[in-house]
Amino acid sequence: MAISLTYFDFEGSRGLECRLALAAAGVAFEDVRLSREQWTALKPKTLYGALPQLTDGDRTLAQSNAILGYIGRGHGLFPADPWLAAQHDAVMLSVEDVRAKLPDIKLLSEGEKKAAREAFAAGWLSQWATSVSAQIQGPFLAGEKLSVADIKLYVVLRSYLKGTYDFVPASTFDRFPKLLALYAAVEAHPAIRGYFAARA
Ligand SMILES: N[C@@H](CCC(=O)N[C@@H](CS)C(=O)NCC(=O)O)C(=O)O
Repeated sequence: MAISLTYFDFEGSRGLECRLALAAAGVAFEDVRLSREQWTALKPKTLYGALPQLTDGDRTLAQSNAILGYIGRGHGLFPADPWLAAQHDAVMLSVEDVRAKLPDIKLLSEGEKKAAREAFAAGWLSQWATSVSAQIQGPFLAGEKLSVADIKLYVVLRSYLKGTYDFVPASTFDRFPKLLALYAAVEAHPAIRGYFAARA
């Protein structure tokens, strides 16, 4: 198979968003899922020491947003208009900010963990949700057409709505109906449903 996507063997984060983008693009791909041991061996040979990586023929691309842009631009899942495209890039970069800003609570006491995550949910994360909501035309970011930025938003929201992060309740997003509607629209998209049905 000409295209392969390499990531860890779990259904989330940057790997999931690239797999879903390939599914939405209708691109058949080899879904390479590494064990920890395989990753340790491969890491020094990767472009940036991290995954996902996409291989298309003899070329390899890293960085989730670059991979999403490549898939999106090639398959009608990214705006053609340069301004709109830049706005979609900005939204995808903001999802990376969400990942970077989540307080790392490993070394904190129980009380400190709760306080740090609750302050994040009520503060930075809610401000981010307000800002992104204001840009959603509905149901998707740019209106009726799914884009790779919608898929990236879906994947990050999915982790919060599933309660992945301690002390950040799913109800944080109750005040953001446009974000929740975008989430539901991506989940209901036939290609996305097809991907999860095939994995079940
Ligand atoms: N900026 C990169 C970040 C990639 C990244 O941090 N990937 C994580 C998994 S989501 C990873 O490879 N972690 C394992 C490691 O760094 O050894 C991107 O957007 O693809």
